[in-house]
Amino acid sequence: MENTGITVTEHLLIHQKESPMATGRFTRLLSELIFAAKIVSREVNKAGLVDILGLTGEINVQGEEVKKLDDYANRILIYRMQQAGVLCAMASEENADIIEIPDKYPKGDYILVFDPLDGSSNIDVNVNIGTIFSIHRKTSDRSHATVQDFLRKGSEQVAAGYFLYGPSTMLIYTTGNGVNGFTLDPSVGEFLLSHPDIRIPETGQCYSVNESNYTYWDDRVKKAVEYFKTPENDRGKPYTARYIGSLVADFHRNLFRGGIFMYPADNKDPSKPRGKLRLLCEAAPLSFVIEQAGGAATDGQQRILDIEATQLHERVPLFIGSKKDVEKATAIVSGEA
Ligand code: AHM
Ligand code: MG
Repeated sequence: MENTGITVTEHLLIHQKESPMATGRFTRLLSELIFAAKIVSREVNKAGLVDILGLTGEINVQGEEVKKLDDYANRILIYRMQQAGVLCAMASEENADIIEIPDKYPKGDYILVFDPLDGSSNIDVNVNIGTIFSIHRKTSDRSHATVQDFLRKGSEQVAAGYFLYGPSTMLIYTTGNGVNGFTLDPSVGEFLLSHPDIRIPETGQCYSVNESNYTYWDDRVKKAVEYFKTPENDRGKPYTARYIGSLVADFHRNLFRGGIFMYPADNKDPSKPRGKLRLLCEAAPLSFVIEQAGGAATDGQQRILDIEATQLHERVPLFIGSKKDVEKATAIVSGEA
């Protein structure tokens, strides 16, 4: 008999005792999220065929507008998750306001925040993209969730992770008890445990940053990036540069190989003084994952998970990855080193 592997649901059930999150309702939430991600994965795999299938115009043969893949991913996630019966509200990177659960569906007390298709500028060139998610429990006793219910510290997340649509589709997630990785076996349509108890190396070999922003960084950020390029660093040789431009893909590589991803603040665009990445749907969930894997994440001054959001789409500078590399960058950026 071949070894058929452990599915995500089996894994949750097996570890039920260690994880208070493995309740039936949480399992339902995760199963629904997985189902939506499988649909997104299927569409991502077909993305290159869009031209061949004739869906290039803005209007398709039914006279409907042809939706972009990121818009499609957003819609499918909202559509599936609103029916799950376990959420009280959602927020998406693509929607300005929170998304309430229509009255016709049952509600629960979980709050879901997601970036439906991170790295979407890479879709048309067949480069890895992903879906990032963050799960909180509603703490207020209001019957309807408000934006206030979303403005929480990352340390209060009950689960977080991402789906990576790459050569294989993967799910990496944590419920605060380590990080596990699952790979989609397309022949059976199940995510199977492929990377149990992921640990990031204490120091890495690569640094990931969009260096074209160099002119717009302040001197401390420039100094931090220089640190990873000079042979006079603690490693005794320059780190290798790796930058895909899909946060989820850059993060995933560094999670396994070790290293640091940086998206510092810059003065390129006065409307975005705190960098480009979003606290609630990008930085906080990935910071939960990285800390659970033994790494670290800061905004250059403080731990990302300690920051209490003040706005739904708040942006934050991000230094994330191997513990020692993030500590070094943070010490330089904060002026301690
Ligand atoms: P997106 O969520 O709209 O795709 O934007 C976020 C992306 C990240 O995936 C990536 O790290 C970053 O933007 C790249 O930005 P830049 O092109 O400025 O380097
Ligand atoms: Mg994104």
